[in-house]
Amino acid sequence: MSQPLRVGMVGYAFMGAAHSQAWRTVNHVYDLPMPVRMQVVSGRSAAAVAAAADRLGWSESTDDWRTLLARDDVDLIDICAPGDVHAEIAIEALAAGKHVLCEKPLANSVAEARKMVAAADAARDSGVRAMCGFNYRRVPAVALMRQMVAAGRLGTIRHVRACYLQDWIVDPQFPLVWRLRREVAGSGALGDIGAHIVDLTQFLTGLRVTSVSALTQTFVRSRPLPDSPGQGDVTVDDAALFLARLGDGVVASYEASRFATGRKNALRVEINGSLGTLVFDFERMNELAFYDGSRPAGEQGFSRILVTEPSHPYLAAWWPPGHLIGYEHTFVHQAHDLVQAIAAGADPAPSFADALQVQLVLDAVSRSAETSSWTTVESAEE
Ligand code: SOE
Repeated sequence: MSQPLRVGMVGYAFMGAAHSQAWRTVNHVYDLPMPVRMQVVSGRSAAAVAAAADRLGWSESTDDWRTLLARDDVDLIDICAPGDVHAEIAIEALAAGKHVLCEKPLANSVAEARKMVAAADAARDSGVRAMCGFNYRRVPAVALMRQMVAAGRLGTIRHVRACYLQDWIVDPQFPLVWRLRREVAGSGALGDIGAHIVDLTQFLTGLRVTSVSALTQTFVRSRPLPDSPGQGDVTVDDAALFLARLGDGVVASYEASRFATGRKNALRVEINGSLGTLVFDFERMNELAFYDGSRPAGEQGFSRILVTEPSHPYLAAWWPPGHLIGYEHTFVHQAHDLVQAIAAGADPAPSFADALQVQLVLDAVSRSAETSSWTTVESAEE
């Protein structure tokens, strides 16, 4: 029996539950080079984390994440806690020789993200791996879209159009949860959901966002406190919109909002090229819309690719063609790719450096919105 990969997870709310589901499932779906063990989960309240461990399938729980780093029976730290603790946990975990999976956005600032990249680079020499959890890369239709773009099916890329829309805070009485506080979350819609579309568009095109012109808006500036009477200030953006250049010649638009009434989790990316167009819409996540401009003029039009074939990315291990998969599968695929990379001694993607590149875009968007000016995005490699 090969050496197991023993996971210690920090946090157990929405993302923690999604990651737990993946760690529980991945062994049973894929034939992994290292079996995964759900060793220990940590959270701030001992009683609550113990109950979560039971519910989510962890062998043990603790109310102190630092104890995870000291244990010989934990190989990987999975960070599902809010952004304000990502840098500290990841840097200490890497220094303790633990592999790290860190939820997005990588950090709350470029400075923190840079330190995390430096820690990952230093740890790589001793075989320690770090990855950021941009799970939507692992939707099979998105992975197929990337393959088709890379194979030149769209020709020269001209336009990228991306939006990620939610509506969970349209009610002004919705409380001031941590995602609405800058000191915890770093930013609002921009970092939480805008980060996903920045990552996806860079992933799909192989190009980086080089400059932006942005505006942000906070529609409701004060909200009821969640745990005590009274109101508190919302210190993040509710919506962020920006125009951008990708590489030299591609023009792009991005919209991230938590105020798009009726849009629950509407993530859409469209790419127009000289030879055709591809569209991914998360509400139809098992499909791609493809306009193939190379077909005879009389036969053109958008066609639907049903992405459920065993030949499509990730799908051979799942159900027969036509049997759809869902959101949770993206996390299983993410766990699979990470375990494969660790076992192969390879760097998983997206790396911390890829995630720093996203952070640099978020930072440029904030600065552009503040100064009402076109802003250049630094390269992570500079
Ligand atoms: C909340 O807005 C959230 O859970 C994000 O944090 C996730 O990354 C996204 O997948 C769904 O929405």
